[in-house]
Amino acid sequence: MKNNLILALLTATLSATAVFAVAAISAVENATNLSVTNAHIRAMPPGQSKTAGFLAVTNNGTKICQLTSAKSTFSDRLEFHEHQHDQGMMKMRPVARVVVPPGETVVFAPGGLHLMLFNLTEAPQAGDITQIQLFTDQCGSVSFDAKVRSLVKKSMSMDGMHH
Ligand SMILES: [Cu+2]
Repeated sequence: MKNNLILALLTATLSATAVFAVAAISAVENATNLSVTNAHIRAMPPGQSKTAGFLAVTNNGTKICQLTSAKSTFSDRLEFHEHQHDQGMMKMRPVARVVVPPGETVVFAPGGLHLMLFNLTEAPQAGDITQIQLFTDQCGSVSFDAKVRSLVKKSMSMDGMHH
């Protein structure tokens, strides 16, 4: 009788361990589907409440991943934006979802797709680091550090409203 009880307890413990192990593996798989490189944020002069972020995101999985939202320690409101030519003017427009096909890399770069960080409490200074998290529809989320860099070029200095 006593042996049976011990056996039952042992079995229960083993099953619980197995469930935890499976959960841990699927979490790791989700986290590694997407990898992010070259993440950086544009440094801004004091008084600016928004800035832009750039990165390259690669889908290492086999499913289509759609980036649906983002979070940052610098900002409580992030949007995906893209630039568009409109009657000779470059305009930005928000993009609800960014599709990252399996095996491909989507690049967020100046003049194209970018992250917009709104409601900054302090202007980001070169050397600062913010943690960003990207959320997807079916590929989990990915967290990474983005370093603040000064992206000002002399030829671009009259173009300060664009990013
Ligand atoms: Cu923008």
